[in-house]
Amino acid sequence: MAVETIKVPDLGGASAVEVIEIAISPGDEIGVEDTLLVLESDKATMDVPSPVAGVVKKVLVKLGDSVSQGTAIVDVEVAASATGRTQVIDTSEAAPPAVEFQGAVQAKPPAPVPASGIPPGAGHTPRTVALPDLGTADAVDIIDIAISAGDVVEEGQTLMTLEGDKATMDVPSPYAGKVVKLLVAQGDKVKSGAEVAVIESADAVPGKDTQVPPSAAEGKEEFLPAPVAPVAASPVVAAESPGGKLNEAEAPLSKVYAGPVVRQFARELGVDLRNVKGSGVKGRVQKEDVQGYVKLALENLEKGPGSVSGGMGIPPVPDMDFSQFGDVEDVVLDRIARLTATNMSRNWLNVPAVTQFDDADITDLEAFRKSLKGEAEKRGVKLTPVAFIMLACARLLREHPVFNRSWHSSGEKVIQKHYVHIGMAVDTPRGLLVPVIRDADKKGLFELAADIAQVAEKARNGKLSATDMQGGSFSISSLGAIGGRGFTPIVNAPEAAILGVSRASVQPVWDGKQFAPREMLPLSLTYDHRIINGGDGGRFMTELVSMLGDIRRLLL
Ligand code: CAO
Repeated sequence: MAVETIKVPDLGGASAVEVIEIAISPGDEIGVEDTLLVLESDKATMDVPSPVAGVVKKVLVKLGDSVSQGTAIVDVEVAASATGRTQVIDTSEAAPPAVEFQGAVQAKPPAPVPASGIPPGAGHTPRTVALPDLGTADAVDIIDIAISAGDVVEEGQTLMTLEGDKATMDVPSPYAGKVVKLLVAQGDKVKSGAEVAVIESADAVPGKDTQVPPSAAEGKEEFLPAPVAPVAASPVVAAESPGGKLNEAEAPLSKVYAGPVVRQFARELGVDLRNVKGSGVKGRVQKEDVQGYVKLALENLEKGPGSVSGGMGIPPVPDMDFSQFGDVEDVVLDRIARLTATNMSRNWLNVPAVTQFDDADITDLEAFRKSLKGEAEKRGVKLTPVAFIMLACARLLREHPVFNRSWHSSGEKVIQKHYVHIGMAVDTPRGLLVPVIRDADKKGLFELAADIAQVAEKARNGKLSATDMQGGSFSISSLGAIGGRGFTPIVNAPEAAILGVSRASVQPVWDGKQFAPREMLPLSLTYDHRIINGGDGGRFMTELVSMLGDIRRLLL
């Protein structure tokens, strides 16, 4: 094993060029042509490729450093060498030629030199831009066109990207102006001197022929390509949707197949190119891929983890054309239904919930409730089992304050509430609404019964305000009047727990000597397991069952 020190190659005369990206870390395995660093001068960026394959031992520069030709940048342990000594490699010598493109790097693209001798002047004359000498007689592919007719371009701005066998090259605009016409298309094969675009330059001489001469020798306006370095034509290593982990890809950045302009664009947006799927030839990442990635990431952020589809990296259920199976119609969701869907998804995905079940023997409670019927009527109140259940829960929320907490997004604390407000799920023609009954622990049975009836009526008449539905400590969802033997309610976050109440029915219960007919009420308690542990849940439920089984306990 030999350790070889790789140095900055010939920068085409430029010096003190800034290191703007380090694509490798100690321990990374790299191949020949993998990008080590990205350097940037006034107007251009350049990838520095590795001339050797091996394992990175030490990175000798850091972000923001100024480097020049010969600056040592990285120590690489190279398996192939048997010398055991440290070697120094100048990448300009060792790097494979970039299809003979302008292999040595110029930190700044040379200003367009009108070979015709046309001096800069005022005017807006269209001029034809031709490719420079590509250093090869072979045709190369246009793999990306970064401009369209009508675009206004800056001097040095990338017009298009070319690709030969081993390297890619960005073609910069020789001057600022407006693109009048594109003369080539993506996928075309071009050679040195090919005319690629007509740009109306602000500094052209008015009245001159719009077409520049066909070659430099004949007075053609030529320009050197932007600094280029070989970019390995390796496929994109990781391509994850923006809904997934952002910026956490594990493959080295150097393996991503993208040009310097796209790299810079991604850097400016904080996008890790390892997460972007390239749509270009051989998987090369294009500017549009980065834009699409950011757009999708923003959409997913806006949807949030509670989005009905997507979000949290969960692939959405694909939409499908059901009409292929039979008659169908679209039923457009109203606002409440849409909000409910979002909240349910949000709560389901955010809250690690546990549901536990028990049955309360409410035989005596029901006898007592029926005995109060006359009194309730006098008060103008309908007394149902739900009022008793709320009374018991309000008491238990005082006795088990852990049920009256909310999770904090920091993950470092929970919030203890010292009030007891209980949400009551109400089934309305417009959907499920959960108005909140405030200070439930300070209210008596009839008051709670009256409040439940009042909020249910308000909900059904569409009279609830947003504040009527805020601030709950806990919720109760009763399907007792509807039916069912049990269900698993979804925690109404940021509350920590919810009680599901199913339909009571007479069941045979063993009393120690015989089976006796008892009215049993199925209960299901769902709670946020981050806040409430199983023991807390078990105690809460046991005490609730006990209170409802013997309502005298409510007096204790
Ligand atoms: N078992 C058996 N009977 C029950 C019962 C139970 N658990 N709960 C209520 N009942 C009875 C009542 O006693 C009443 O009978 P009587 O008229 O003979 O006394 C009847 O069912 C109808 O009650 P109600 O619906 O008028 O009143 P309520 O207090 O039981 O419920 C409310 C009020 C607002 C909870 C209810 O109307 C409602 O909207 N429930 C649906 C809630 C919902 O959709 N939850 C699911 C949300 S998803 O998690």
